Amino acid sequence: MWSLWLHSFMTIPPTIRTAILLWCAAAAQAQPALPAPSDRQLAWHELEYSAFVHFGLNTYTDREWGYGDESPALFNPVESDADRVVRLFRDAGMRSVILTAKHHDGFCLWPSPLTEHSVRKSPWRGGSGDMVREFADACRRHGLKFGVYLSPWDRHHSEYGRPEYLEYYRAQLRELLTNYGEISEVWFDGANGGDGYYGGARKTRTIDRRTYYPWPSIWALVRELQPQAVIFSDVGPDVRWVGNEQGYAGETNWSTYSPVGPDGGAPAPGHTRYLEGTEGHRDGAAWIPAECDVSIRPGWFYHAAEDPLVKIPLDLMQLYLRSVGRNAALLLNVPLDRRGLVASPDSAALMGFRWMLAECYERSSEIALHPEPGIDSVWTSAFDQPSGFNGVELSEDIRFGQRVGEFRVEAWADGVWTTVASGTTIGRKRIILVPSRMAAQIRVVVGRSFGTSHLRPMRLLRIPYDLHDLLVVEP
Ligand code: FUL
Repeated sequence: MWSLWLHSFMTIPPTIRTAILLWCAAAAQAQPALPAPSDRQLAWHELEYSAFVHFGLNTYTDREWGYGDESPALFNPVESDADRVVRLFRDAGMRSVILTAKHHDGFCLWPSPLTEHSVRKSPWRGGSGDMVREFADACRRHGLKFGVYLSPWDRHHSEYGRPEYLEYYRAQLRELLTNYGEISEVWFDGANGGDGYYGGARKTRTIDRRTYYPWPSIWALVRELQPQAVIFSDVGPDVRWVGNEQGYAGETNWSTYSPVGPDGGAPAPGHTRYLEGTEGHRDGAAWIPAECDVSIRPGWFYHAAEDPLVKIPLDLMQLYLRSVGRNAALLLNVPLDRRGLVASPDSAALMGFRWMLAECYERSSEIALHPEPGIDSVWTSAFDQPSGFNGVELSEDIRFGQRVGEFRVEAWADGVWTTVASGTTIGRKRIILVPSRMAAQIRVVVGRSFGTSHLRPMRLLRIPYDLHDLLVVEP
């Protein structure tokens, strides 16, 4: 076949042959390689929905940000049972867990030999407990990935703000990334600097967020010790903050991103135009997809007074549609209460949402899409018989990068094509609710794309609830 082709090509006059070759070379150059996910990012994309667990001394002092002088003696989760918590998350459909190994107050949920400010000085398990280990092991047992949050800001440590603290921070990161098996994500928070205990100094200490932490070398340590782990922060490098704590990505949401500082200069965690994280950048230089962290309650830590304010399954469905349904991941915080367990309003909401989502997908069907011969911007599918639906789920094959910047979905019924949905980006997953209708064929018309679009099979959703109101009001 190849030799036949070559033979015919050689029969073409040399000048035309050269012109064809030059044209091919120009065409190849005109489509520069787009940023695409690494293997570790592809694995992270598959997780979609994960649990964030805030737990520590704040749980016992009823605060959100401990000052750093709280006594470890307060920490006593007498009914603590990581296995039970992780089984709940698994049953709720979550695929990984990220635990606050250390929050801003500096209290460590593992017995770090480098500080007294940890579970080692608490009455829990007689001072011999290790919450990080219990969660890491339970996740492994139940098939969930496990990640850690190690707050860069430490309101307890006497050297915070000086080079000595950075040694401590690195050494703690090394402990977490060495002693607990595989870590799937390391979460670097942006809040940093302010007043605190600081070993008794009781002062305000501010740091220069651009220069204090040697981020490239901290990230290199993660790569060295846990090469498969993704690194989260305001600026990536693997996963970016979506720019709000309400749990939504933009309707337009690019996984490509070029973070910049508030002044347009170099960015750093806690020092970015973070609002741009909500949509990403169409021409972004790197693949840094968005993660939506949001709490199931008003606060990140457990407060009994917030029991009546726990989100209900419909709220969680709305969060899901605005995060996973908009090409982002949902990291839902479910704090532990003073027993060390998930409180009942939270577990009821998680399972209620799980049930709703299952109902939506149970009645859905996957349909193959084929590019129309000669027109790679129109993807068509035909069914055996007319089919009813009230939602569509589209998906790009993101191994080729994120390409689609404008699309519409059309349905064929009664002899005409009608547009039923339209939008900008698709990415890994895009869910759009539409008024109920029947169609004998569906097609997706891509209006704007970086090179050829690569669509995966789509899903027709048959949602047994009226969810439209959920999407009317933007937060
Ligand atoms: C923020 C922190 O200040 C909050 O306490 C919480 O941990 C949230 C996830 O990140 O920046």
